[in-house]
Amino acid sequence: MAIFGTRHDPVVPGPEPWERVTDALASTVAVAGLDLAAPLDVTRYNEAVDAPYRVETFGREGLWPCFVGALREDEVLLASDDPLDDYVVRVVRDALAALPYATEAWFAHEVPPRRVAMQRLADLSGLAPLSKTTHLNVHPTYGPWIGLRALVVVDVDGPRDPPAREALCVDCESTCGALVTRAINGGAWRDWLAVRDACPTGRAHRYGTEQIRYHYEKDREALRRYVRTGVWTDDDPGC
Ligand code: B12
Repeated sequence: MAIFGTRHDPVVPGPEPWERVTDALASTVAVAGLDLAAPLDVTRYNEAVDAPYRVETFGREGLWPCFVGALREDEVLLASDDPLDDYVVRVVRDALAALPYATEAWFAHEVPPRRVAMQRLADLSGLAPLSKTTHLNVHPTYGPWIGLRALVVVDVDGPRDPPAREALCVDCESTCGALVTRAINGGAWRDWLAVRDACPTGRAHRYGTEQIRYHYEKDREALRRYVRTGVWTDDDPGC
């Protein structure tokens, strides 16, 4: 027999996973003379150095390689007029189908009357604050190098308390203001890219050339050639 109870002692947080890993690693190599160690989030290093010095990280591959992989395997998706939108819809709907609740998905590319104010949503949810200067949401790690793709409403009670929202972009006007004015007046996609590039947060997570070209130019033929050949070809030089 077992009796289950609850303890009312203050909860003392245990070590974070990274602390356990670095402690174990440090004590193992210390006995062999490598006796100085300091933990650091690798993104801090990658943001501080130029591209040739950055190191690979695990995990978040991001949308682009998954999307390109799906295009390689699916001729129908490759032939679509909006392959990225279709890909996102498929992934989200497949995920929702497995949930035992009523759900409704809303997508960033939907037009009024089904348009969702994704940027306000990302701001309110604490995912990424919205800069009033650049009209870009800036994630604390990935900076403006994020897309906002879908809102999922699930028929369960949500969190009661409003989420913590970090204040980023405190100096946005002086860093990006002039570039935004230039982009609004000129309207060329490279001017909008310059706005994103000016943001000091998340530089290590800048999209690759092909992803930038596709998001800003929406050239489906160039995308199809890229999926077939692995090379982005058109007349325009790279960015
Ligand atoms: C319409 C739209 C635009 C219009 C905005 C014009 C306007 N003033 O209406 C135009 C075509 C100019 C545009 C441009 C771009 N957009 Co846009 N756009 C949208 C879209 C589809 C709807 C916005 C909307 O109507 N919201 C509803 C209203 C009620 O909410 P709101 O908070 O008032 O929304 C306002 C802001 O979103 C703002 N806004 C968004 N982009 C821009 C750009 C400019 C110049 C201005 C003045 C305002 C503005 O305008 C909206 C209406 O006034 C969203 C996707 C979505 N569903 O949210 C993407 C979205 C906002 N765009 C996005 C991006 C990345 C871009 C571009 C970089 C191009 C691109 N495709 O990569 C450029 C440049 C933007 C920049 N700031 O650098 C991303 C932003 C991601 C992020 N990190 O914040 C979104 C979320 C799309 C996505 N799937 O991720 N966009």
